[in-house]
Amino acid sequence: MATWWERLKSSLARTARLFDFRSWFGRKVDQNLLDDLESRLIQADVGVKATSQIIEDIRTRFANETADTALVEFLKKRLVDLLEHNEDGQPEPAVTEPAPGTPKVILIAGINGAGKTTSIAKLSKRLTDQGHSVVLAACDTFRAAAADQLSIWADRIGADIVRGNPGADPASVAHDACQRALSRNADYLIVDTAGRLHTQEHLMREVEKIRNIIAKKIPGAPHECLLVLDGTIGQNALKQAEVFTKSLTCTGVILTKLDGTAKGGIVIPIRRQLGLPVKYIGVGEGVDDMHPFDPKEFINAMIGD
Ligand SMILES: Nc1nc2c(ncn2[C@@H]2O[C@H](COP(=O)(O)OP(=O)(O)O)[C@@H](O)[C@H]2O)c(=O)[nH]1
Ligand SMILES: [Mg+2]
Repeated sequence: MATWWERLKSSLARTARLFDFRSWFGRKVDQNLLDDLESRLIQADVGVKATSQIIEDIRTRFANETADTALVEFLKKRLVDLLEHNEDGQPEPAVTEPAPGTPKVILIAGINGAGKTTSIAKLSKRLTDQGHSVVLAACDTFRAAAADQLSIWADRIGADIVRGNPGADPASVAHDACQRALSRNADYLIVDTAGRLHTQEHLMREVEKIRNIIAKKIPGAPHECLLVLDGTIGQNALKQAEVFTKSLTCTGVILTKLDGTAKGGIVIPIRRQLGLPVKYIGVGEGVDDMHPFDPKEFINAMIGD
């Protein structure tokens, strides 16, 4: 079995190929080199704003020097800095803790196919492995197969699941799931939601409705609202996220499918433009293929050493 570090490295290999700096060493840090670096950062989806900040910092710091490991270390440090802090003046999302004796509620949102249900399975597995009890709420009642998919995962993982009939009101499923989680003294309640409805307005209204029911049943909940974004679609993930964050206060992002992308740099604009920390990253379809996001580790894998 490959270690997590090996998995991460191989997942980010396509992005890392853009930053194979060995051949640069000994070259002068001139406009040519900076242009080259700039286009690579853009290709990796680091985003225009962060890229130009980084390029200007490197221009100032390395004027008339030759490229060597110090430049690579500087670049990595700048990227990590950008990931560890929000834009100046942008508030950190507030994650609240549950009141004693009540479950921690995590609402999962995102468009169809982003990886919500799979990520819920992965997250539940982590939590049950740590000895926590988990209740799942199958609030994607729009697609008949969605609750089945979640039930299969719940069985495998040993989580409890509350589901409604196909087409049931998702808010009523959320209501029942809160009830169940409270009566069972569960440590966590994780709520799956639909990612596609007749219109975007419908979708947003439904997610808000689920959110409001949860807040009514369990004071302070949902404690976390995680937006699931597909890492392979790069900048388009930001556009999707903007739609959700307009009607929903999100506390973080689960970034999926990093195993199939050369756009790993998207973690930067997610943090800088959306103001949301990436909490977990997904690197495969298996239940153990998700890990907490660590900026240093990620950038080391993305830029190489
Ligand atoms: N390669 C890869 N596939 C993933 C990952 N996460 C989810 N998937 C796949 O993406 C597809 C959609 O996932 P699903 O959880 O059903 O998305 P949902 O519609 O948002 O609930 C499924 O085929 C998953 O196996 C990941 O991290 N890596
Ligand atoms: Mg789903």
